[in-house]
Amino acid sequence: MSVSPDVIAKIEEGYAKLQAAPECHSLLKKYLTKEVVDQLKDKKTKLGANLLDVIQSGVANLDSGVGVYAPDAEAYTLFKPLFDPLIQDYHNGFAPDAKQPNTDLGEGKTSALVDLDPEGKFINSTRIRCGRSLQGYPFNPCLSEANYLEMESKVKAIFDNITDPELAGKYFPLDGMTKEIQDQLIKDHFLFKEGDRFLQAANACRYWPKGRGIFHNNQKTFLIWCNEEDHLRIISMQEGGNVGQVLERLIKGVKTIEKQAPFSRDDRLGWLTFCPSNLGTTVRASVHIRLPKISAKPDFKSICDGLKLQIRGIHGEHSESEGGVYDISNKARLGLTEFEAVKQMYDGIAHLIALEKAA
Ligand code: ADP
Ligand code: IOM
Repeated sequence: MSVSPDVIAKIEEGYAKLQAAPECHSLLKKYLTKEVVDQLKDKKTKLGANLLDVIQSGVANLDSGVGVYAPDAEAYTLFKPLFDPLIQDYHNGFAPDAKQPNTDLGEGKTSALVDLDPEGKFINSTRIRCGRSLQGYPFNPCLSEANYLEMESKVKAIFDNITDPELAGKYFPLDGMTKEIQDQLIKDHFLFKEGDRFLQAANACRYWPKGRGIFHNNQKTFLIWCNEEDHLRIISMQEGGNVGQVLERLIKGVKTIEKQAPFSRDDRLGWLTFCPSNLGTTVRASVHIRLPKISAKPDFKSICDGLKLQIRGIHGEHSESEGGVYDISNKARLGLTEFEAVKQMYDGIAHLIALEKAA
């Protein structure tokens, strides 16, 4: 079946809306040229996803950074003329013929990542997360309610099998969680937020809160998000700047989960995720940090860009800094190993702290 004239009209309207919006600086706008629209507007994946599914979030949200999502794995190849240049731009020049290196989480190397802030002057906390997609399931817009519930029960069974005392914990489904507990978990930076307009417009929040939830250990230093943007987000976090300890725990956690579930990996793009910004390693290693002197300077963002770091606000993506605290992380996740992604954050933050001390 071909793409309906209705959908093609919406794709063309979306293109025109982006063109007419000088305030929009997304990668979608940059790479959705007229030629790309004409080349892709009548294409459909085997699961029925089309170009509108890819672009609709960035069209609805002109303040998107990226603005596109892959409804299923095939979308990354079928809609290559849009994805490839955008991926190259986001991930430090990862070319269309480049290949993600083999996984290297950093086993045996974590002791090289000593505490970045032993006196506790700058860093509030450190967090490293990675995403995983369960083999055999597409991404959000193509999932049915039954898929969500089935995936949740599969991963819950895996969580129940975690016996390592540092990792073991409990799964808390969002469905039935009190608003009070949910809000507190969000406020404390443990849980994903509710009603993300970027995900909503990408058709990623259907049947919410069904199939969504969070697993965590007692100390809330090892956490797993279920069915938010990605099928799984595996997270290690703790107070302070001991990156090595945080990574060590993440490695243990990822290996424990991987033993029990096959995840989708592509030869070229590495671990597959819903958003192209997360492909490859899927690793975002971040600190919540106070750098009052250098963050007040006009070139703070360009210094971070030069160190291949991304600045976010205190409540994550699309939020603002509060009380002078920034979330600073590696930006690229594809074209380097997991350990290199963490090291990029580590070296960059060490440099920023040195600049702050010297300022
Ligand atoms: P993701 O990191 O999974 O891409 P977000 O940017 O939305 O998603 O962040 C999710 C949550 O993790 C937010 O509440 C954010 O404040 C929190 N977070 C990120 N980095 C840190 C950190 N270093 N310390 C504490 N919380 C963090
Ligand atoms: N990954 C996704 N949440 N993000 C990059 C959204 C955006 O385009 O700003």
